[in-house]
Amino acid sequence: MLARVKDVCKRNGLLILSVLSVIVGCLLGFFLRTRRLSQQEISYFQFPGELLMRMLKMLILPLVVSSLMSGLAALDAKTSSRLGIITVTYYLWTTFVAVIVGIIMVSIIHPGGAAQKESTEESGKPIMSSADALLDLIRNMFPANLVEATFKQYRTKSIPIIKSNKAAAESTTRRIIIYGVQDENGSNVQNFALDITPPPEVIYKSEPGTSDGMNVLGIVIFSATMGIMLGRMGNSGVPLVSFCQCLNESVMKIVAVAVWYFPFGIVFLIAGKILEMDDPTAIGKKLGFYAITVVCGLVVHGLFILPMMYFFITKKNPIVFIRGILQALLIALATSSSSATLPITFKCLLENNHVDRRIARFVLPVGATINMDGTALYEAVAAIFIAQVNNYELDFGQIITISITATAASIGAAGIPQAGLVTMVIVLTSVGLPTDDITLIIAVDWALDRFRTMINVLGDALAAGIMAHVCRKEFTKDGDEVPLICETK
Ligand code: DAS
Repeated sequence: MLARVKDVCKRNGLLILSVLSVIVGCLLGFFLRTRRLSQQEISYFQFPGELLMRMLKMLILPLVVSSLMSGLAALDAKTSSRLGIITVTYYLWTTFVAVIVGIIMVSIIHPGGAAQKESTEESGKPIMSSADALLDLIRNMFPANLVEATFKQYRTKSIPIIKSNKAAAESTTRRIIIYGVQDENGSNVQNFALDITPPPEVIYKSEPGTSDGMNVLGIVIFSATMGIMLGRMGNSGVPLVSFCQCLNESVMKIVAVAVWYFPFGIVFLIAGKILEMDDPTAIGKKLGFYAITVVCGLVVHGLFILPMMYFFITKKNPIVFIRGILQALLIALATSSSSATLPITFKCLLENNHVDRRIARFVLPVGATINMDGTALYEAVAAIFIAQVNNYELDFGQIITISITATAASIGAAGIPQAGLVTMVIVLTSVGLPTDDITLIIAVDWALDRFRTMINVLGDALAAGIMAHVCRKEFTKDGDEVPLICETK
């Protein structure tokens, strides 16, 4: 018995440590809230968690570029275009299904009824028409200058959000700073990073360097071109591919070492967030029903629909696959950033689920940016919740508009904390709902963001498993891996 327990701990030590660190982080956070720490003490306490986030953010750019370039360069043009088309089609399909699940859930539970405003004055006319909102979103995905949009961050506008209820308004004023590139007339043409800053009394430490919400879609286009170019370069492209493969393997070796720090960092990351959050009792009944609606939708989509799709396509047990990526799901819960979780998602897929690395190198970075099932579901639920609160009767056309804009807004959201809160503005304006009502849900957004980020990561990982199955004929022959062009061992 002891030998068996030792074997389980040896094989699952890190996972067990991570689960324990989430539990300890929650308990420690709620305990320290009773000690009424000063903001200075809180910021010192959060330091180990901040280190964890910086370690993960540091790895995003080299990992994404090296995996995409080496992954694409290893595919011939026919395989890469087939893989690309199937992957993006699958992503759009699962995101739209997630939105439908959210709409069904919020219509059945009707959480807005418990939070209806007294004076349900007619909400304002759309600030931006649906067409403009969609065009703006698509425009934002193609930064005029990829390097500038990736490496620099501009503070373009902060939306001062004052808490809707009086108690909270006295305690904190949250600001959402949207980092983007500003055009000549001052409008924000490119969201690529975001920070929900703590209350103003905590000095805001601006983050120098890379924005963690980089527009990976731009990098995908860049590396797709490179991949095809390299494919056409034949052997003369091998040195560049070898460099990218070495860079990719080096990043994964850093992850293998850094990963042992994560349980320690998770404790302080979660406890620090709990220390920062507003008074949980301010959440009350009205947001309780809303949170339950979101969680029910995420559970239905994440634990039933996605695994069922995986099973029907691959005929394999989805529980075994999800077990292999539990570590990544815990990091997603702790960091609420699918981009920051990417190094761990790679590690779990390659080492535990044995997904072909060429598939993972393409499917995961693209998924971390354009495939956010949890976010799409959340934005649809939030928009209809706000309509219910305002006693605003949505017609079928507006429900369709919400479905489309929630799908598109999730594609445009970066894989960083609470990005879904920002792109939700697009969904609300597309049907003329008051964007100020985002304040109604911000008190629970920091918690719900963690769960929707888990579903985003789960959706990307299951997609990689499905693509590995669908494209297995191109990548393996008689069980052996088929080296494609430019694939150096
Ligand atoms: N936190 C985002 C992510 O990293 C999801 C969201 O904000 O909706 O996927």
